[in-house]
Amino acid sequence: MTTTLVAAEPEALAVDLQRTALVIIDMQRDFLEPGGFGESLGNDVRRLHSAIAPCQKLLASARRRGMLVIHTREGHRADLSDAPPAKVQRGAPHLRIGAAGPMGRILVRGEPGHDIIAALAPHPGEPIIDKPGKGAFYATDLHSILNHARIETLIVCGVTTEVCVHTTVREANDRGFRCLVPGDCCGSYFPEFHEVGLRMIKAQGAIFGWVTDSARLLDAMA
Ligand code: C5J
Repeated sequence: MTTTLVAAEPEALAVDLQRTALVIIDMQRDFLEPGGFGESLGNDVRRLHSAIAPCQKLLASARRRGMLVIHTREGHRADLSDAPPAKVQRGAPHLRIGAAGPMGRILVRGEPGHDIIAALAPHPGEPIIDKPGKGAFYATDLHSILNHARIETLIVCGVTTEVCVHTTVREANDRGFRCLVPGDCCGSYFPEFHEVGLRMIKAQGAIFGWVTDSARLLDAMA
């Protein structure tokens, strides 16, 4: 086993890059482009755009190394049978999950808004996890995929920092994975939640994971 030291907070983390996967959370049109779920909730979607270029660099580096790259998408079946009423019945009915919008039905699989943005489009062979919840482990086969690939460490990035990235990091931590979160590769509609979300991950001696950035990760992966 070869370990590489990744500069991070609260302290550097020694990882085996051969057993590390990049998990890109929900970089979907529904969250990043006007007319989708994010905007229907009253958010300024441009707030998430700063994460795109750093994610692209990280993705390119992971692909060069042959690292396992996993993409996730939040969304539901067309009949919404996997969407709890408690999740759907929020806000104005014409802006809810399943309602028709400019990019198709909001947060529904197969609709244009459900797609991953073109800048981070998955390559053939890269697993795409379609998840009905905020966490990428809930009601998905992510855990099996990681176990079969003998993955120990996850680099988790994407949107939004305090919702789906956070939930996934917490789920992964409870399942025994070390999580590295590059803060500049994550984004939130609320800058203060982004900031505090990252602080929560690394607090108390890395209670859920380690926080780093794309520059430090790219150095380690070079
Ligand atoms: C949200 C997500 N914010 N991907 N989803 O509802 O963070």
